[in-house]
Amino acid sequence: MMSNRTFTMVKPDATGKGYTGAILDQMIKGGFAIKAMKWTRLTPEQAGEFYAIHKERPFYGELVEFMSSGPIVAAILEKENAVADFRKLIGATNPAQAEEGTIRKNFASSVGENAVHGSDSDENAIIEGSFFFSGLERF
Ligand code: ABT
Ligand code: MG
Repeated sequence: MMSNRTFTMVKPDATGKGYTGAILDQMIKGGFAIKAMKWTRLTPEQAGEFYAIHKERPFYGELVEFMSSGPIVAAILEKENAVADFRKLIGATNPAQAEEGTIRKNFASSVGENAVHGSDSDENAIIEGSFFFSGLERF
């Protein structure tokens, strides 16, 4: 069954440039309802745990350093077909390849600092949402 929720983060590059409001606005206008949200900052240990799936990749160290370099906004979003539709709204991982009008095309600067995260499966949406929000917070 297709889940109707996904998990997102506004990453430190985007919060640092003051893009948070505009990015959240584009998510809401794209039809996503905010079900949970927090402004927080990851320690390097927490960033490493969140991205543990990429542990063996050559960019892991930089990724962990970047994701813990400043504040983020974590949120659970709801919409029909949420995971796939949200990946479409944010655009390709590399903003140079992202379609016109996507969030990464509008706000990201590079593949390493690409403004937003979006879960890549229903299963990961639940795992990632649970990483940031307690059961009480994701009703
Ligand atoms: P995330 O939403 O952050 O998971 O990005 P996405 O799913 O679009 O892309 P993946 B492949 O999951 O990349 C995870 C993070 O690793 C960064 N990255 C990726 C690099 O820095 N260099 C690379 O060559 C690749 C492939 C981008 C993602 N970001 N962050 N932060
Ligand atoms: Mg990913």
